[in-house]
Amino acid sequence: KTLTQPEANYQAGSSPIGESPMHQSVNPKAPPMTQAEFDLGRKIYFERCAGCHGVLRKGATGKPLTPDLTVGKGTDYLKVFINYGSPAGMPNWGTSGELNDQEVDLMARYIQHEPPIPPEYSLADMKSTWKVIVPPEKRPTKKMNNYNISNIFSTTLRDAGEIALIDGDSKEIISILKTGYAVHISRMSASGRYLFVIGRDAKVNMIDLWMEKPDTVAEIRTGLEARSVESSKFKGYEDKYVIAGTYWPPQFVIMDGDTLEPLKIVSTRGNVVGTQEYHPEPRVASIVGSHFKPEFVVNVKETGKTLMVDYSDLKALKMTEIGSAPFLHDGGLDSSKRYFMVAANNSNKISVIDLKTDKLAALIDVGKIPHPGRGANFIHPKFGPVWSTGHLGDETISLIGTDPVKHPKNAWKVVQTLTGQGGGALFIKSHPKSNHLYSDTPLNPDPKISQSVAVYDINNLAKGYTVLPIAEWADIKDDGAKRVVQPEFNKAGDEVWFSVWSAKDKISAMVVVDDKTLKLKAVIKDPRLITPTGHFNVNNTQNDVY
Ligand code: DHE
Repeated sequence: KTLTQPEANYQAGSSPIGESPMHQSVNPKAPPMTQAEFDLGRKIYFERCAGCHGVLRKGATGKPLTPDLTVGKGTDYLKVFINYGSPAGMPNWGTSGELNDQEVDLMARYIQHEPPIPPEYSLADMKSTWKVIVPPEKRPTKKMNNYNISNIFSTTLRDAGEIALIDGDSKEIISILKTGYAVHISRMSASGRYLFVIGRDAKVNMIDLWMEKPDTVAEIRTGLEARSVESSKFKGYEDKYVIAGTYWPPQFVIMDGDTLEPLKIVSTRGNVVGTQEYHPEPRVASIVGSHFKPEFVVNVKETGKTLMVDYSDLKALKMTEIGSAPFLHDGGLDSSKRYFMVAANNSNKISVIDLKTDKLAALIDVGKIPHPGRGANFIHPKFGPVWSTGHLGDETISLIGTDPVKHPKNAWKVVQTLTGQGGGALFIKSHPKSNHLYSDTPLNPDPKISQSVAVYDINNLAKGYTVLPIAEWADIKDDGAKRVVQPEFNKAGDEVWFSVWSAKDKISAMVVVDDKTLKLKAVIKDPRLITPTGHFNVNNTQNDVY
């Protein structure tokens, strides 16, 4: 399996784990290192390497790097790899200038020592960070502001450790809230009142949108590194529980939906589907709340297993384990909300999880490294309801039939493959009121492609795509690198919002497109909009509309 440089760089995103205390673990057969060198090596490893090679260096997308393998290779050999990278996807850390000669040498020695093991994160650790800022009885009993809260966009300001709440009607920033670092996703409670965001550092903020000025009412750190948070959606359990999944430690925690009090922690360490080998750090990837049962659908990356976690009795927790394929990453519901479609990105497949029967409905071959975000649902003029995904590793978009009742011949098959602008696609989106399908390509190495998006007319897919030059429309007068990320509709389904994501010290923007005319509708620029990435419309997130 080979990765291109942008794909590898994408996975090599920094991890905050390196900041936690860990003991130097000396391997007598490895070249010596001082404590200061070891500490720097550990920091660089967690910033650059852990995403692919794993915290414990057992290997994931990247090769295993445990001392039993690295010592025999020796420092000089390892330095070549770190310097020049490999065609299999290892980035060229040295020749790209990301690491200097001393750092390359240091890393070649560092990986011959035992991997330091980050600490676990217990209920007591969580409780020591848990704050109820406004207790439930002191919160408003009705909405106290004049915002149309169902059309607010919660926008990640990645490198600022903040989110911006943007009024979707007026396009004004309502407020900027301090959160964890690099918030990955925003999710809504079933009622549409509470917004939950989770930082890369596993900090969860619970934000009350009913307050005169929406603000954090409770917060907690749930681990050392995380990507996912979700709220219970099943009838009778609306707003009752919140779940956060962590990359480290490999576990999830179920919390009280009013206060974020941590109630139940469950480890995801276990055996990989197929080979059934033990995996010491299977990370929790996407999570969704089922509308069919009192269950959270928890996707565990390295083991390739989806856990259907029944939250109706936390004291006698029931879990159904559905094995499909590694590495489960991102995904979304089909338009009936019965099926969860999740990318198995190391297997080039989409796993279809049936939330009614708690079984694997299908495992579908798609293009190279599917990356749907939550995917896009629409009615195909010929094949009926479809869900779609773009790919990181090729230019295709796979359309999968999702209606086994009225369109049984098309169900769980790739009914059509579209050609997009190129590889490096991350997110795809449509809306029940729209006739368009939007696909971004922020990781494409060609700036023309990473700064624009492709739009398809759903009723004339054969015509190919129209290119919208989103970054150009933002009219940012500097030469800094920009990426256009994540199409997201407003509540009415007549506008599509994009982030123009620049470096921390450069100007970024949000660009709003009129979905009917495909013309520029608005540009939101503000010095406070630092590194905007994901942006989530309250109504569409609350009701799983995508
Ligand atoms: Fe994401 C979703 C993990 C890099 C922006 N990302 C997800 C989800 C996971 C994940 C598990 C699904 C959560 C869910 O639905 O419950 N992302 C990871 C990584 O491990 C990875 C590869 C590397 C990393 O170090 O984080 C990674 N992601 C990125 C980025 O580089 C992006 C573009 C910018 C950023 O903020 O870091 C990015 N990821 C997003 C966004 C979503 C997401 C905007 C939600 C999409 C949606 O529509 O739901």
